[in-house]
Amino acid sequence: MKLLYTKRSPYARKPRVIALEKGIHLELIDEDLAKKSQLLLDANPLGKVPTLILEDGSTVYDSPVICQYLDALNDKNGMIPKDAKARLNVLKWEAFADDLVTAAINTYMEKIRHPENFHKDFVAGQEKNILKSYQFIESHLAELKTFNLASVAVASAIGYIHFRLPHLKVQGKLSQWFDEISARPSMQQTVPVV
Ligand SMILES: N[C@@H](CCC(=O)N[C@@H](CS)C(=O)NCC(=O)O)C(=O)O
Repeated sequence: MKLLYTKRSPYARKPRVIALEKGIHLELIDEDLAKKSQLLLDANPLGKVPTLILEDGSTVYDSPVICQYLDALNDKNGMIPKDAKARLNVLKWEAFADDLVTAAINTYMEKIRHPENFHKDFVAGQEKNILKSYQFIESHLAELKTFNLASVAVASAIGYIHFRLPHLKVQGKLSQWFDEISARPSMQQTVPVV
């Protein structure tokens, strides 16, 4: 299987971690999003990463769907619980973490596109949402103790924020939790880089 990705994408980091945890080999194809490959454009009409291409040529997107597919491939190190209620909770955390990533990307892109003249109210609103999310995560850390898709998604979102918006680093108990999850070898191997 081929995973089209970038080394900095927090969405792509989730399936990369799951594959490492479950011993699933992925051929990683590093995309330049400013100059997308024909392979990516043919595989995904929106040209987004991550996109997975299966052995039979069929394609899988987006990241939550890829994660569910990879987790179902074998029984090793299950990353999504099978029990309906526990599963719902993990998938809900993933959705929340993905939206946190979106807030971070929106903030970063606005500042990159208009460095001298970015929309201050927009950026302030997004950053406020990020800080509110930190409070929410910190008050629910008991739900994120297990290393599974929920903790991977939240730690990947925070890792991306540290990478792109370093003034918004987590602190205190949340920082301690983040460091513990980030110490896992699969997380270490997928730290975002340019
Ligand atoms: N909902 C998608 C979001 C993927 C996404 O937006 N990826 C970004 C990179 S982090 C991308 O491909 N951007 C390029 C573009 O939108 O053209 C997922 O979870 O996979």
